Amino acid sequence: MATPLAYERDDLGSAAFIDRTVNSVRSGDQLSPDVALTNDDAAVFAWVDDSSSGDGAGNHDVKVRGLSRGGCDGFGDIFANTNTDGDQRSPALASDTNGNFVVAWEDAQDGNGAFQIVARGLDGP
Ligand SMILES: [Ca+2]
Ligand SMILES: [Ca+2]
Repeated sequence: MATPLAYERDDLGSAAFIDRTVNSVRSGDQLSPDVALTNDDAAVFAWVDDSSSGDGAGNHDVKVRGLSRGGCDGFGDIFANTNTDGDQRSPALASDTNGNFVVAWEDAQDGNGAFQIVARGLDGP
């Protein structure tokens, strides 16, 4: 992946990247973002996404994407939840000093209307 970030100066004169769309698939809703930074300036994003028709329209999943320092490399949108049944929502991210990260979310994959908390650990971008 090569998706360079467009850098400009912020109000304090520091380099900062301008608004960009994090999600690659734009159909459907992308909601409730969270972001975590690693000590090597990589960023991992998580959000609620209903662009997949795999489990029906309006049935949300959690996706994550990683961008390395400068935003030129990383990994593309992937499902955080391996079971897409039911709703997954409210993602939260944390990362460690080695660039690994954990994403946790509310998950109602069993279809009984009661949410559980599910988490997944991944290597950073
Ligand atoms: Ca959209
Ligand atoms: Ca789902």
